[in-house]
Amino acid sequence: MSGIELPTNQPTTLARDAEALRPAETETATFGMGCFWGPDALFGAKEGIVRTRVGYAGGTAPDPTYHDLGDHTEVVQLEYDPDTWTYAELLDVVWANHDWTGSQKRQYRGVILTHDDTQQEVAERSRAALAGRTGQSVATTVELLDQFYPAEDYHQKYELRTLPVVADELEDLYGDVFTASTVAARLNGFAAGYGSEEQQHDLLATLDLPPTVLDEVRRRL
Ligand code: MHO
Repeated sequence: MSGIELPTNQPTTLARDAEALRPAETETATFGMGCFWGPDALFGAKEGIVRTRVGYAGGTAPDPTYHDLGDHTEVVQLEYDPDTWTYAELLDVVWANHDWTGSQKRQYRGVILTHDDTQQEVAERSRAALAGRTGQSVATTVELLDQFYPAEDYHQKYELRTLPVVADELEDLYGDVFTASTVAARLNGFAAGYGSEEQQHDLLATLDLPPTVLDEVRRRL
C-alpha cells in the first residue's frame, strides 16, 4: 500500500518535508507493539524514519475502528529509508520496546506483520535469535500483512496533539494529512520525550515554523 502524500507543491510546505524521501523511495514495515501511541512516537523521533501512521491490522474483521476492533491489533506502520535502516535493525528496536512474552489481550499483542517474503524470513530469523539468546519462548508472532486499516485521525501523532499550538499550526499548513509529515513524526516523538538533545536542537533550529510554535515544543523537552 502506498503512503499518503503531502501537498508538497504548496508554498507553505516546510523545507524539511519538501526534502523528505517520497513514498516510492522508502520501504514499509508494520509492527504491533502494544498501544500504538507509544511506537508512533518512539520510531517517529528517529532519523531515517520518514513517515509513520497508526492503524489496525492482523485480523480478519472488515473495517475495524477503535471501538469495534474485532480481531485486529493496534499497529504502527513506518516508511523508512533503506539506506539508513535495515529491516533487521528495526526489529531490534521492536524487541527492545515491547512485551514479547504474550501477556496482553489481542488489541495489544506483539506481532510483526511482514510485507513480503524477504521481511518474513528476516523476521523469523530475528525472532529465533531472540529466543536463542534469552532461552525464553517468544509469544510475538511473525505474520504476512493482509490489510492495514488507518486509525482515526485523533490517534495519529497522538503525543503531538497534546501540544495543540503545534498540531494546529501543522494542520493549518497541511490540513488533515499533517500526520503524514516527517516533521510531525519527529515532533510527535520529541513531545513524548524521545530523541537526543542534539537532534532536538538541530531540528528546531532549522524549522521554518513560527517562534511561538517552536517555543511550545521546547517547553516540552
Ligand atoms: N491505556 C490507553 C490506551 C489507548 S491506546 C490507543 C488509554 O486508553 O488511555 O489503546
